[in-house]
Amino acid sequence: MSGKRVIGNWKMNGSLDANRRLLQELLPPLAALTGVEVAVCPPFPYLAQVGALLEGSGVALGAQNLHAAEKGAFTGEVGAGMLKELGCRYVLVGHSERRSLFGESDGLVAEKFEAALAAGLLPVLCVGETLAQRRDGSTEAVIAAQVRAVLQRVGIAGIATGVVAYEPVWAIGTGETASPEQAQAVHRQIRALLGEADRELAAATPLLYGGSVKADNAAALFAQPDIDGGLIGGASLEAASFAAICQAA
Ligand code: G2H
Repeated sequence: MSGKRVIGNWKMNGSLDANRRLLQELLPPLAALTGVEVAVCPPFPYLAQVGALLEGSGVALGAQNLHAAEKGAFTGEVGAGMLKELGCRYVLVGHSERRSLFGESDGLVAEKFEAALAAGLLPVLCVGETLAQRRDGSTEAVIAAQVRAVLQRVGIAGIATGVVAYEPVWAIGTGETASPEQAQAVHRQIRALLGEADRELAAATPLLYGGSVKADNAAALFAQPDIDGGLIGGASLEAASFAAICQAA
């Protein structure tokens, strides 16, 4: 029993037909898998369809985003309670595409994380540095600020209820993956930072790696002591690749 988690982030991909075909191919190989918690996060309009297709499979449902408010005049937005009602277990919070393309700040991400917890969802806090930040040596400071913003809002118990995903922006969808050693170094830093608040809860917090994880690099990443699984984008859209990644966990 590895106790690892693998979460597929479909991003803005899929269709009723493509989702059905993907899951038809993906669920049989996953049925034999033990000790790995698998989830998929389709776009909002497909949550109900995918939730129904996942029923009885042991694969969990997740969403890719939420609004921090419970409900109200927020045209086009989706609240945590709605995701919960549709059967979501996870929700991604602060994915780098949300931060860079939709202007989400550390503060807003913390509010969203708190809203997800309040609704009984497991928020997956995504953190990561850009290439420029890695090059100028500020990786550690960037990650610390992103994690601390949430820590200050929900405390270590709140973070430990959810999940943290380290996704270096320069490795997202680029085909370039952090080496297992590079990923482990940042995971160790995140674990140590959480450990300043509570060592036991820090040790129990799932830390996932994301950024061009593929079938052929997953095992080496997952073998690192502070990497508890993966957040998978592109490769989660292909049943054979995603199944192989889950099997590597
Ligand atoms: C990072 C990851 C999933 P990919 O965004 O969140 O995507 O595996 O395509 O780099």
